[in-house]
Amino acid sequence: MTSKISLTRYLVEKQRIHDRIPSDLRLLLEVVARACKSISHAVTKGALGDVLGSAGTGNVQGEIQKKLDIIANEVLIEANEWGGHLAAMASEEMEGIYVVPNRYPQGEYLLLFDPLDGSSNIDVNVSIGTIFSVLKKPEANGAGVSEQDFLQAGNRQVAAGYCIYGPQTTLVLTVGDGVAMFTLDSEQGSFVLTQEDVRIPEDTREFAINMSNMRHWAAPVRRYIDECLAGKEGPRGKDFNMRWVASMVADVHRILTRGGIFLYPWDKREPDKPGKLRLLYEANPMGWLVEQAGGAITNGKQRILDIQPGTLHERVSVILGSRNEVERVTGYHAG
Ligand code: P6P
Repeated sequence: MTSKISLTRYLVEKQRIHDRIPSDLRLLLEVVARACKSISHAVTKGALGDVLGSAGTGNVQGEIQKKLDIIANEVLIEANEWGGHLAAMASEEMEGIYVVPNRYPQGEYLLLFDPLDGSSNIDVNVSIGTIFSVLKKPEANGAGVSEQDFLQAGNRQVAAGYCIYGPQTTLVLTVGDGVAMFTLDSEQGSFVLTQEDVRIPEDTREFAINMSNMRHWAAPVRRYIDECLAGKEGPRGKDFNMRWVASMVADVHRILTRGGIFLYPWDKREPDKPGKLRLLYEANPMGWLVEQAGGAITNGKQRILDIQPGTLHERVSVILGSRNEVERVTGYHAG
């Protein structure tokens, strides 16, 4: 039986043998993974743990916060603030950045996260997840840390990943040399390497989009989806299947596992809003994972990881997944 490789061993070997990551980043990733285990434990309690339902508060996004949104956010803050590897954190659930308190040593990394993505699925027992992104604090800005330090393009990330809380709890991670998946062994309480060098097929027959918004889409998206729906009698010459979990982590995990294209495009309901999803802690980490697995991610017009953010909670139109399909949709926008 092949010996199980734990997340700890995987990261130690990335550091020691491949010189891929410094020890502080390895420690940060292990702390994030432990926090995800705690969140997974809270999520699986469900109704037994008084964690379901609304918290009765709203977040900076104008969304009603679920109790688990707040629990997950607190778990990540408390797990990461004392370790000495972070200067500050940013979260979908917090308006401003969280600077590591003076009572703890400050480190060189910045951690950004959506503590619990897909919250609308919590109360109906559908997969949800934690998305995280790691940047380095710009040295040029000297001592102290500000929101401006977080406004870096996705191509500056040093680590990115998510943890999906579904039939399995699986951590998916990249540090820039491919994508690896780790499944939580709940008996041992540790993440075990279950897939390395994840690859997204360049073609697919499966698209993911919220079809109820069809009448609001721009023409290039409408054209692409209409051609998929036309099936083998249409211009694509093949039938397509559709999936929409309404949990980005679940839809991206499916695409990393078997291919597909995911679209949450701009639409004319709120023309000044580029899209629904957030650039810094949803599109950028998911985009790096997808690119590292051979896929692509654009906003219809440009590679998302090249976008220079203007604000912490900036939104973006997202088209990601199987490279040939993303390039087709992006080509329709150009045309
Ligand atoms: P809709 C979850 O709230 C989320 O941010 C993503 O995880 C998901 O892909 C999307 O919104 C779902 O949006 O409009 O279909 O509910």
